[in-house]
Amino acid sequence: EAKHIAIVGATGAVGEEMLACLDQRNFPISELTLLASARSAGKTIPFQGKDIIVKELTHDSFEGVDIALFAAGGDTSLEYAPSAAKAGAIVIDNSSAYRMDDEVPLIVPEINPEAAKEAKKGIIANPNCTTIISLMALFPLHKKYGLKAIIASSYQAVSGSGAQGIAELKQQCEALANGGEIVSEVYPTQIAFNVIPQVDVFQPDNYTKEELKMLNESRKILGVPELKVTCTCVRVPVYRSHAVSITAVFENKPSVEDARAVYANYPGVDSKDDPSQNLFPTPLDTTLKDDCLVGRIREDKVIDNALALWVVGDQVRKGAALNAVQIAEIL
Ligand code: A2P
Ligand code: 11C
Repeated sequence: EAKHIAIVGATGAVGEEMLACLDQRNFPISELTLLASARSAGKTIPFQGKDIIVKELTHDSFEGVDIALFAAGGDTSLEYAPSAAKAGAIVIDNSSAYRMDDEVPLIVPEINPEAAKEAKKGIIANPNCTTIISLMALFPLHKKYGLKAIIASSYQAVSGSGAQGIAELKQQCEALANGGEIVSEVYPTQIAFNVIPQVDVFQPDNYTKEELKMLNESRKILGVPELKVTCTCVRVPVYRSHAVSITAVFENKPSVEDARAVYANYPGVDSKDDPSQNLFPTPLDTTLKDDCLVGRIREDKVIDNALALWVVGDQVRKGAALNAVQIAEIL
């Protein structure tokens, strides 16, 4: 049965990708409501041959809406998601606002789709993009070999910061090429031709919020409360697709061949891993693609029962918009 879908943040990087995913997957839509801030009200966005007018988000925006996809930041979700749920919509929220709420399921459809039944508040949370991409590589191995710990470093694209992150990298590259002045507003320092070991804000234990999302969200999604995770999240001057270098510690150790075989049979993730041919995935390989790619699979030389691997995924797509649309498909 076709649904009335609303997108909150339809003019943003993730909102725009949600529209593309709904279209490409032929999601059955009876009506589409596009919402953003007052700045965007009246703009039109083309969808399936029609120009749809963007409306200003208000508490009364959700009458008759079946599913509301939120991609306008945590503050907007905290303020408006309850109004959407009250109006009878199921909210799928891409922000971090509700992820650790016990009454809100946190879902990666390839991992824990059954959790959708537990949406007591009418809200389902979409996990953080780095968490989704990492778990797409780790869950198929976890099912067979029992994941105990993750040690990771991420290489995160600027589109993780939304349209403004992309604009800042572009401005800086152009300014540096043409002798102009660089502007740093989104990032704490220059991102062009640099890497920045800070994603999201610092916490009292000297980790960033992004790094702790990897810990807390992974535990909740996998249902492994004792999982250990330590992580350094790094912003890199890449437009799109996050990469994560992971040492994964297991109860029972898979061989490199075991791991490659597991990926050959799992939806949403594949391996691209042949050192003899210099084959490994890079962010450009997954840009605008649905599947995550895993490469550089090898035995860890420091920790027993551990594999080192490298996973890449389009974080605007599988890390955000596609994952949210897949949750809508479960509903
Ligand atoms: P707008 O384009 O009108 O500012 P991104 O993550 O790419 O920066 O996009 C953020 C999205 O969230 C945009 O669609 C933006 O709309 C929307 N947004 C931001 N703040 C609000 C708000 N207070 N109310 C409604 N939409 C908002
Ligand atoms: C980034 N992962 O790349 C962030 C963006 O918790 O959903 C998404 C933040 C979140 O900056």
